[in-house]
Amino acid sequence: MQISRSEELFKRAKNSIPGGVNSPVRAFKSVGGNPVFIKKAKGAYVFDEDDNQYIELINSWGPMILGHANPKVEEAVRSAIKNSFSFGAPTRREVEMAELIVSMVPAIEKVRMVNSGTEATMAAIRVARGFTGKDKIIKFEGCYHGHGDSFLIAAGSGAVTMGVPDSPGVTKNVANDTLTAPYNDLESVQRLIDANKGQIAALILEPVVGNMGCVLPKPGFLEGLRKICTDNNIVYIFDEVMTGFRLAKGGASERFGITPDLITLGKIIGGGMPVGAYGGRKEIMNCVSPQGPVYQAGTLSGNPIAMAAGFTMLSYLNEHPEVYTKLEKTGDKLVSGFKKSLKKLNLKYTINHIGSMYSLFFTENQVTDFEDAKTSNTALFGKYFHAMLNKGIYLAPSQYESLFLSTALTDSHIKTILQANEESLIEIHQ
Ligand code: KE4
Repeated sequence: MQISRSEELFKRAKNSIPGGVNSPVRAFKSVGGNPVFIKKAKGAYVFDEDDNQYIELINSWGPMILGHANPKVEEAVRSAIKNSFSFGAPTRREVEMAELIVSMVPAIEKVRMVNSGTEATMAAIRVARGFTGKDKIIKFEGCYHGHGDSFLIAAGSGAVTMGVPDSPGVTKNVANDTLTAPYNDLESVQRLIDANKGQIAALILEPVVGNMGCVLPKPGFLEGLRKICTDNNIVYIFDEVMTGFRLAKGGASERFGITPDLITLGKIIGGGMPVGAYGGRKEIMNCVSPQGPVYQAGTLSGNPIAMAAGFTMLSYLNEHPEVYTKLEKTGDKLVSGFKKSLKKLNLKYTINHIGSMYSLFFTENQVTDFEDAKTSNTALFGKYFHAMLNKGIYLAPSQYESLFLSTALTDSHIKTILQANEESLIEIHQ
């Protein structure tokens, strides 16, 4: 692959942008080498500045579930921009968007639009604290909820002590209010609650994790957390920024039949435009300003262009349930092909998969929490990543990221991906 223009751009970018990128994972730090700069995308393909074509399995980290440059979404944006870009005033489209989300996600009775997943999760825990009058939150190691201070917390030394800042700039005081537990470990959650009686406002998790690689909840885990939160007056928050509108029309809460108290959303909700949202039980959401005292605001929240894109995307998903059948089939075909190759090459790596989300972990251990995920050979993953990139397959540049399929993938794309996968696995083990 000739990637000289991307290399040149990356060199230039580092003079004016920290690390040369506007979001760290894009810099290829954990896989080595220089990032390819994407110039355009269409359907299942992205094209870099050197006009290399890649079949992509990231889809902008989730949003492009219908493939890139979907004509309906594009048309909606084109007609919206004729009426100017932003008013900072209420609009009809925001009402229609809220009503659509409420109709698609049973656990959501009221919803507030924001501009990113991070804003959604930050607001959700603030509302939970305002609603319960309590300060602490529980999160799980390996789950990512955006870059809000309360979430950039590593596990504390003991199982029941406070977290520690996971980034400079996050204060000890903030870390004191975040408790962490291993994913899929109900007992550790109970221990945290027993050790912090009456102080825990919320528990937040990715119902299916994408941010330590794809990790599924063990049977009974989500249900167990529902009971624990109900029994202890803790606001149960599903962070569905990744899984929302992906694992089902109603996201993970529909797929697993669990009703959390709040749900945070992002990615697909904006159809590729910057949109986040949080919503859930009326009595909690009614605490949000200006109806209630919990303050949250945003100049571009409910932006008319973003609403046009998001509303069109969600309406399509709402009216075409066959999208989810297709994504299930594509995921099954791809993952069974991966498993066939691993077997043929006598490699025992772990694949976690659900619907249109999957991860190939370069470890022979089962991966049910972050400790397991960290047994992966990330150097080998880096080699695999570049071997696939050189064969025209664009993966997430980190072992600790889920991949996302789109409806634009055809059987011939799957064949090409499986061929590249097998060749890459052989190459990196030579
Ligand atoms: P944003 O602020 O990036 O829109 O959303 C934060 C967020 C919240 N919750 C979950 C479950 C998420 O996955 C994310 C963001 N996901 C990352 C992918 N690991 C976005 C990619 C990036 O950071 O550049």
